[in-house]
Amino acid sequence: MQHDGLVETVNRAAEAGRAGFYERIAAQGMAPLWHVLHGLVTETPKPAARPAHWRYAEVRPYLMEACEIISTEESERRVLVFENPGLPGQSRVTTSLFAGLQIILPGEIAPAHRHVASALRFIIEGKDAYTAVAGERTMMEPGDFVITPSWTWHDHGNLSDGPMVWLDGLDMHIVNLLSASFREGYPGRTHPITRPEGSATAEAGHGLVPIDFDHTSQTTPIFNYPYRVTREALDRMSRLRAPDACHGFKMKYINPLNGGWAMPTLATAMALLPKGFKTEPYRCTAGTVFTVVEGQGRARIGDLVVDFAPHDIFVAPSWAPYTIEATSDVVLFTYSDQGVQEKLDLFREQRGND
Ligand code: 1HN
Repeated sequence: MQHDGLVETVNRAAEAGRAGFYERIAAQGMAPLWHVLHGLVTETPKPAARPAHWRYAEVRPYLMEACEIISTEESERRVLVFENPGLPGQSRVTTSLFAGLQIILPGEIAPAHRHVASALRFIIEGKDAYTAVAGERTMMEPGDFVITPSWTWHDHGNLSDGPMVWLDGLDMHIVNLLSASFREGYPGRTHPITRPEGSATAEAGHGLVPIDFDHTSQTTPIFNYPYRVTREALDRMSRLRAPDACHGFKMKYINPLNGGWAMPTLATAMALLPKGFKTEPYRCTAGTVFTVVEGQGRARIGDLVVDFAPHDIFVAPSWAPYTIEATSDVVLFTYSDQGVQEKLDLFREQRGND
């Protein structure tokens, strides 16, 4: 068993005699592949990311404290970032994904900007706060899945009398891997509203689109998937068929125009695990972020035991086997880079113990 990437056929005793050669090629900006090959091309995924769990009850006081020490104005976005314990200081919750909780207080405005990175918002608590995307506002409620597509102007505001908290999921690490990032601030706090609230849903949210509908982006034209609708879909499905042994009743959020994931870089889904249900072991190459919408249960991810409650966040890194057991009816929102991996023919999964 070797851990240094050196290929097995290399004669280690002879390495000392090659030192001069290695030095001379290093001066030319070159290096021997046989020192790194097996680290570069691993037998199985070897993510630095680890299984992780954040309890909302422990995180929430820090969100409240953040409100006392900095405004949305000053911070641009008041977000506490979930840092995977295996990837400290990198703003990564998995190898490829960002996760953070954003809090916005009554009357605050998170100023308009746009970036190539796409964002998802998954609403945790609060009401009567909006996000405005490309000239249309949507009011957000707990359990709603709201999208900010790549390069669209967006700002947020809270019209209620209480705090609003949501989970931000972003793909900037994928964008940055490819050095494709741009960002721009809007000259003004908010971008003008040009369409009435509900326009996107009216246009594309009912299995119909206007006959002249023109939409070239790979991101869904719907930008708020309300929890009320998602929850009912799960409920109906649970009466129609048996649960998947590894996922329970799990439904993907889709782009109705092409049937694919709602976002090209962030694959999102919602699962219902009825009380007492226990999933079969599962693993896949897409590191996955989970947040608990309803219920309590226990997840086992690799060696980590996660006793979860509503609004907790936990992470299954690439290829870590996991099971989930529902103590009560459980609803889980998930996001991952599965869509990217599928497009690139990289996605693999293993169901059960075989
Ligand atoms: C961002 O633009 C938002 O628009 C939230 O609300 C979180 C995290 C990193 C980079 C940009 C937002 C973000 C972000």
